[in-house]
Amino acid sequence: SGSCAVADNNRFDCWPEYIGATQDKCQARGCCWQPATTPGSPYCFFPPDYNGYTASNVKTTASGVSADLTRTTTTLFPPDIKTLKLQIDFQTESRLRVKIFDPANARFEPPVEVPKGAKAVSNPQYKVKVTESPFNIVITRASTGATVFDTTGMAPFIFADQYLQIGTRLSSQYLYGLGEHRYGFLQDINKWRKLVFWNRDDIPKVDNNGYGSHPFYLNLEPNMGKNGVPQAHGVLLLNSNAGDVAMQPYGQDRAGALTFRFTGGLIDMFVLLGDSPLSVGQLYTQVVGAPYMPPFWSLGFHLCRWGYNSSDGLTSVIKRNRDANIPYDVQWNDIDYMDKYKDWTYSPDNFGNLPSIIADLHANKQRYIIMADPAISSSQPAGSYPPFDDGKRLDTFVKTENGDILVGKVWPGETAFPDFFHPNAYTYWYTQAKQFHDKIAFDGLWIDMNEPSSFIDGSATGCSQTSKYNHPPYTPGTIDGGSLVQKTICPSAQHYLSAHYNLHNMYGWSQANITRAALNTIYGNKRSPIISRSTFVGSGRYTGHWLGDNDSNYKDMAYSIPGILNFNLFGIPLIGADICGFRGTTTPEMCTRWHQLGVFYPFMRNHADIRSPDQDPASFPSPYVAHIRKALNLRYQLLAVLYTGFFNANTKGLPIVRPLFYIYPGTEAISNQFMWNDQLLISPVLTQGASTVNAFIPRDRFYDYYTLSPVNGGGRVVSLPAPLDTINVHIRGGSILPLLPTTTRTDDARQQKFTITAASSLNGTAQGELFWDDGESSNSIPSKMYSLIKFNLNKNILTTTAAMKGYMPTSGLQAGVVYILGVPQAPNTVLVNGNTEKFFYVQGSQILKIDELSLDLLQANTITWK
Ligand code: MIG
Repeated sequence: SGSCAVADNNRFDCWPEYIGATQDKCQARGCCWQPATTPGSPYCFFPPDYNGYTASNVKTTASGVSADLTRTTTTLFPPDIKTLKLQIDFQTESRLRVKIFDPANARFEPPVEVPKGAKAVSNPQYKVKVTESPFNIVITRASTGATVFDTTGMAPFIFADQYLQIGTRLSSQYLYGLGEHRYGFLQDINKWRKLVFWNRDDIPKVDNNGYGSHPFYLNLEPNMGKNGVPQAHGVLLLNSNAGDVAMQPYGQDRAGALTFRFTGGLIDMFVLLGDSPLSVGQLYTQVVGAPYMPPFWSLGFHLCRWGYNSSDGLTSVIKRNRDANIPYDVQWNDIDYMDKYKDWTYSPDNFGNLPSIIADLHANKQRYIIMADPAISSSQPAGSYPPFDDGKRLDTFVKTENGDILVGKVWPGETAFPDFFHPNAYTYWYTQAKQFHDKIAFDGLWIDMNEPSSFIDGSATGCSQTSKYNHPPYTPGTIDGGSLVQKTICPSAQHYLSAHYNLHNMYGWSQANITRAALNTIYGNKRSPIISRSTFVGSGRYTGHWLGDNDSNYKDMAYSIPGILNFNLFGIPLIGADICGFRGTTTPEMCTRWHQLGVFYPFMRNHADIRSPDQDPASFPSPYVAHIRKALNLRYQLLAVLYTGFFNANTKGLPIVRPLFYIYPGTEAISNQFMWNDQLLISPVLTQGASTVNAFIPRDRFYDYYTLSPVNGGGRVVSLPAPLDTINVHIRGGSILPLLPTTTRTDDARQQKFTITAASSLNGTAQGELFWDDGESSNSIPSKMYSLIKFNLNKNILTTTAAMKGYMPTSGLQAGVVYILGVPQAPNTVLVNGNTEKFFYVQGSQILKIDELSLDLLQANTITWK
């Protein structure tokens, strides 16, 4: 029919199922069937007049818009909910919440704590229009008219019991986020990609559903905002059901369109309008919660592998890395420390003296982290294994729909799965962790397999064929061919709060939440890291994450960069990838390059599979050990810069690892380089046999990190020398860095004098700061028991000021050396707090150095030169 004449790019898929489209079945849905010539464009698509909801009773006030929605027809996957309520809350000037729900029957909502709005918003940055027939929502930016969220002409809005669909056009092709999926940081909407949200334990592969779900995206707008970067908005779809998002080019401008589909819950969207992409990330953390502040020691180097196999194996690795003077703070143990893989036990045969190994680590200023999988062995004799007996007594295991404890299979054999949503979950998990901690004094926990992963599909007795949850009318195209049952527990399984069907994507979130609460009690006022494999919206307030089972190859090393950028966008800045690769065999060269890149993973851990040969730094021949040590020295010099970054993440929601386009337009597609804060530009080698690296240097003033000489970026790609012992790092003009001397332990780094490196911008100015506290107290930020030093450079005056003096270590807080970079002429005199000081000036490289200082940073200081 005439209404089926729709250009390929403007078609919205009416056969979203994994497979099975035919002309007959498509037309029976009331949809159009037309071959497409554009690869990816659907043959079966919605006619443009596909009947939908009508809005009535539209009411607009200063605090929002409400309306009633009704429809008469049914859609692809009935029963449709024919009467709905739309509630749009203007929460702040830059944030609104759009909720569409069934007013008659409460439906599942993810138990994530989100902020409520104000009563009225006086000067909203957005305009909202709700049209009645057909019903559409149009949100634009008031100042520019740019599209923020617009359902008009998109995939029809559908709200059936187990199928929700909502679409929007994009403002531009510059789209980011939508995790956890392996890809470049920039999405490619021209590829008609579909990303599935269903947490899954599998090796990360491009576009596969990954370990976590983050239905949040960032989209750049066409108009420039402040600071010479585009305005941007972000949208969170707060829904934990299985779902997917389809991307496609759309319209003349091919700016793109998104279609979200979820198999339950409701539509609950947070729409965020930023001045810049960076501010969208900040607005996002205001919704989902600020990232956890990790202890200082956890920013050191972590060493792990699966398969030390015994105390001797572990002890010899610890010894050889200490002997090789490797900067090295944290030793880990994987499941092989356990007694037959049972949580909260250790092997009496293989790791009998583990307590004394830990005591020795602690005596050497090192920490220890162990794995605690969620699944609990359920096949031990009654009365012999408290982790199971206690859970049974407290009723904290996930049940089948018949009310029996659901039994799956993980490392220890048959297992039960704690229900971390149960009101007794904290008491249960805390008790296990505490009793074990009394024997094995771990300093943090590693929570793995929490997608949750099970080695049998569903349960030991399968999954009910009749439950509406196990085989819903629509399942997104998971890697299991659309199954929601494979390698996890039955969607029909029962948690205290709801069916696993609704909570699956939050299982890792819930384990992190309860583990955080348990560790907070165990350690009292001390902070402790958690690293979780599965994450969801808001996990960053409890835990960090690693990118899972990568391979020892250069391609996977390169994929870690977009992964790390994404998790910074998701508010989980404590993120890293397994350095040198998890599976397979690395090479000394690759492992060297990977440690150099890993210096800039906020969470820096070398970890390997049980089948992989050793890849700890000291396992390599001597030139490589030296190269890796050199990389780790760089990491330890940067500890305070990173720690200050975490302070800003925790208090302002700022990311630490950032893409170049947050500052430099034109770099939207770069994901082989990245920045730390707005201070460092990192250009790693990501290929074998390289002695140079092609790096884009923005049109701005930079300084080589090692020589400190100025580099005037030309806004193009240049080839930089990259000998095997060096990663290219540039200090951005305009930054002031508090650097530490090299040490092998973070505890020692804390005792040293800082080197202040002030790098002039093209205007001769620079700013920086240093956050400093005791490194571990939970209350140091809320109780203001920290110091915050501000640095400012203006032409020939450098000042330091203590903006906060809540932490005054007895050993003082001092700077011993000051570098000013980009001083065009040799000064005659340098005054430090009014006194002449000796100085060094390097003519060609414009470096002014003043050393042998004891500047008390808790007082104001002024350095001038002329
Ligand atoms: O089924 O604990 O991603 O880091 O070494 C494998 C053993 C379970 C998967 C983790 C990996 C860890 C491994 N685990």
